[in-house]
Amino acid sequence: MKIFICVKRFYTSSNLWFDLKAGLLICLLVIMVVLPCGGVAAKAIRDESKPQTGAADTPALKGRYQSFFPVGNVISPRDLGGPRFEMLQKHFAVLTAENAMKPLYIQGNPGVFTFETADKLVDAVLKAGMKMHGHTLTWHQQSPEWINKEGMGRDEAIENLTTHAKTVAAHFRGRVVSWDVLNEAIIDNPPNPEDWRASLRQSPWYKTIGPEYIEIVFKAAREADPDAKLYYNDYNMDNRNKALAVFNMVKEINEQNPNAGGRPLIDGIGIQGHYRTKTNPENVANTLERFISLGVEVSITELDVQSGYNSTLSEAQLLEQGIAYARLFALFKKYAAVLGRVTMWGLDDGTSWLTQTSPALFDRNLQPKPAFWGALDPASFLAENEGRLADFKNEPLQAQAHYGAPALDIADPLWQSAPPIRINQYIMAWQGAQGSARVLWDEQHLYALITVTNAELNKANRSPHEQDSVEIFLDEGNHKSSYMQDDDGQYRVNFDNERSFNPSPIAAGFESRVFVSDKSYTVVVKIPFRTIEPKEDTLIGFDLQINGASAQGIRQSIAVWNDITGSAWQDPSCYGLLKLVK
Ligand code: 9MR
Repeated sequence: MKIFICVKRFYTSSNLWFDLKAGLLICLLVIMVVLPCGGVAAKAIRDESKPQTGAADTPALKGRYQSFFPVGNVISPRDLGGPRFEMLQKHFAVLTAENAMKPLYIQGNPGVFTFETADKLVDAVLKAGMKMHGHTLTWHQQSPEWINKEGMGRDEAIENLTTHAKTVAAHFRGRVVSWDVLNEAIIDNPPNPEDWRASLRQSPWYKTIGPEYIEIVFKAAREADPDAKLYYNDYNMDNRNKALAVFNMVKEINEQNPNAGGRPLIDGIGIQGHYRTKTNPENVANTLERFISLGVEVSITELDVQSGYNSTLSEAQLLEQGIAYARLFALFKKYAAVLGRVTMWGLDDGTSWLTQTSPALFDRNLQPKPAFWGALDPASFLAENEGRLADFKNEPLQAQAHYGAPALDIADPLWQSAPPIRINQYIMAWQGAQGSARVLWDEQHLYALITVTNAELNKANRSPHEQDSVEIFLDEGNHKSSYMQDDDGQYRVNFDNERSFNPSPIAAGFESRVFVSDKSYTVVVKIPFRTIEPKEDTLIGFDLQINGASAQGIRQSIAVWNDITGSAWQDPSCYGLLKLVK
């Protein structure tokens, strides 16, 4: 009964309680909750055999926001025609090409521009009465290697940069309303954000041209399409330092170019908005305020909110996600007068780039989730559901270490006796190296074997955390303090078996070996217990992280087992739990 009441609260605000499809969803949720095993829940949610109806009778999101701001989403060739296109047309007013306009696909080979796929998307979108946003003229990812190869002369790089930007912007002139001219040029959490040049990512464009590449590409885009609004677009903007560096960059460039074709050079800042349910809307609000104070337009350009794990959402996770969306949309409504648009990054959980953490408004059968109702009508959703958050505890993930002392060798069969622990939750806007681990223990040591796949194997960066490496976090006493205590430690090993420790004294007695093959490597470690005498059923604080470097030697991805806040290096309270079993 309780379950029905809970689920009903999700839907009453939109009068869908008696609707057949809502009934189907309720059945799915009931199965999830009544049957205790998460795997069953996953099956219910993932059931792809249900017809993709496009939820024809849900209210239109874009209609609800008509007097506030255009709501958008992404489009790919698979969306052309059928229920997916109908849904896009019904709910969204402006679309972004998810990949088709990126440099790699438009100019994979020098001077050969391939516009066919992007043109098809643009034509269909405009014909259906929606608008099109261009994405993206410049990025350090998904760009062809030839365009800014290391060692290339500065003039040649400038020529490549401006030719690409001008040709592409001119091609779509009059058909796109705005452009992400530059994507993700600022590093994460820059230590000195007042100096925006020092905060720039050491990307190929930066290396070949220097910080001036930014002004150069914006000028090229303005020249080729004077009517399009030109945006700088980045993620993790709820980080104060990153937002400040972006602020300083846009401020200076616009002060130096106040009249680039009748207006300042940079028209807008795109806050991508790849969030998690724990993202604090206050940080988002602070960033909005900061950017608005520059007088530029601000848009939310790639919104999604990760929840759950392994394509599975518990009732609590669905609710938390609904509340996170409701809080964000309530905030966006408050800032409607200055928001250019709010664009979602993915129509449904099945096709989202983050499919494992189900971040979209619609589920894998294109049915609306609580996230949808939260976004549609934030005030009612919060009034009905916010009080229920306290019912749900946020449990960290728990894994098992089996008993046994393996050789420091990948070949020891003992490893196979321990269950695998997946390290595949991404916490940057890039899905790079990931992996899995097996853990064993005896009275003196913890042993781990961590296999990393899809790595670029690069250690060029002087900072060890920017190299391809694995990290193990231990809170031996499981005190869950929010700062590092004596029993806490962070152990890092790169693919070349170079080690780093936080704090450094924990290095004593630590042993490791690494086995490399092509784009994967396996790290085997033996870590002495320093402060506890472990026994059967002891629980210790534990986490795992994989740093993925790009071919240019910059950390481009972080995959974790449990702690998605990215603060494990300083906050053991975020760790997961490891149970020592026999
Ligand atoms: O959603 C995009 C996905 O299909 C691509 O595989 C991925 C890698 O290039 O890019 C995704 O979109 C990115 C966007 O273009 C820029 N911001 C981060 C997005 C997620 O990586």
